[in-house]
Amino acid sequence: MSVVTDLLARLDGIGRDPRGGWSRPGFGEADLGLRAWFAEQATALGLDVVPGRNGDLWAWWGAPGPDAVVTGSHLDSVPGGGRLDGPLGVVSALVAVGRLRAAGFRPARPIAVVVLPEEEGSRFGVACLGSRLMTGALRPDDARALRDADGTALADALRAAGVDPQGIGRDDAALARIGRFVELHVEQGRALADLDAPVGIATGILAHGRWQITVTGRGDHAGTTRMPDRADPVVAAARVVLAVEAAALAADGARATVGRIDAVPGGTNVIASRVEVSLDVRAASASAVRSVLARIEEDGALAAALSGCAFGIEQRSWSDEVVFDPALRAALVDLLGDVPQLPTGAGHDAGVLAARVPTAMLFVRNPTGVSHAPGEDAAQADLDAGVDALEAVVRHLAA
Ligand code: HGY
Ligand code: MN
Ligand code: MN
Repeated sequence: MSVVTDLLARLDGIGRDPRGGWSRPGFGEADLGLRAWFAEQATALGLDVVPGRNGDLWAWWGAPGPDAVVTGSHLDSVPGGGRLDGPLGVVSALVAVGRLRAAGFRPARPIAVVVLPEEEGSRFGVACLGSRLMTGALRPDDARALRDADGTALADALRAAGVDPQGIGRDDAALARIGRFVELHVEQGRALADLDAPVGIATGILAHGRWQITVTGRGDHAGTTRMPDRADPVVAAARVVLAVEAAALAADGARATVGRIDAVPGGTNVIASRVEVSLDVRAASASAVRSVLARIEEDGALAAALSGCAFGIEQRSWSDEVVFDPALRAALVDLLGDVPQLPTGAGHDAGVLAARVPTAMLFVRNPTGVSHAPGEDAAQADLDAGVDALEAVVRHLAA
């Protein structure tokens, strides 16, 4: 068993979801357990673990300083997600740095492994929460106003992680220390499998927005309310979901997803008063996402009106399309040789940090191509190829 495989196996018992896969919401019990494990492992490697202002965790080789070579990823997951999305980047970074230290490598600049919090945004609704706060893409007051589905405020979740909620916000000092950031991630797709390549280099990320749609009807009794007299938001929401699908299908290469539908109050014999519908839209450009959204807003409002309901929509997060740093990407291509270069539709902290620091991503082949579900996978030989590539990249950039 390789070191990466062994370390990942040790995490398998943390945050398993009885419905399948793993559920490790940001700053929840499982995520806190993984963060503690990370700090323990990094300390055992002789790294200095230093918490950041936004729930980020930094493990330093050498004094935190400018022009650092930083690698890492996230530990939180989507509900029922796979075991690799996030943790693979963190574990691979620890193994790569551990190998360099064991080999007596003496870096010419600081090296750090970083864990960035609530990347999935599964708990508080904003993707890449930590890196957005760090770069100023999310205002602290807006973050502090966030609550999870149980009503727990982000501030309380941060305190549970030992983070002062009054201290969150843009962290120019942290960003100034990053010379280059390279994130390794399991590929969330089949491009490398189809190309029969174990490792690839990212070229960019689709533009990506998230919204919350609210369809408001009239709560009433399931038995005494005649069909013509209803304003049933669940029926309206069903039409809205179909309108979301149609808008994406009509736009070349766009993707639109409704992942959550919550009927409120939610009773078998109750006509709901409203329905909360999550919306995730991605496309090659910001303008393409915006035009899909415009169509959803128009058709969704019509769909709601057909049932005498109202349609409301609020943006939750936004990311323009990302092009990773061309010079850094070229350096990785020179170093790693003829590895495929590919775009991704999946968002990453590297995509957020790319706005402020030179950033690159490495992908590891996922034979199933499945992600955000238990089927996410990678062969041991490819996990090892990923660490080999990351070790070579960190050695090269820190030399
Ligand atoms: O949602 C995404 O694209 C990423 O996996 N957080
Ligand atoms: Mn991820
Ligand atoms: Mn993910």
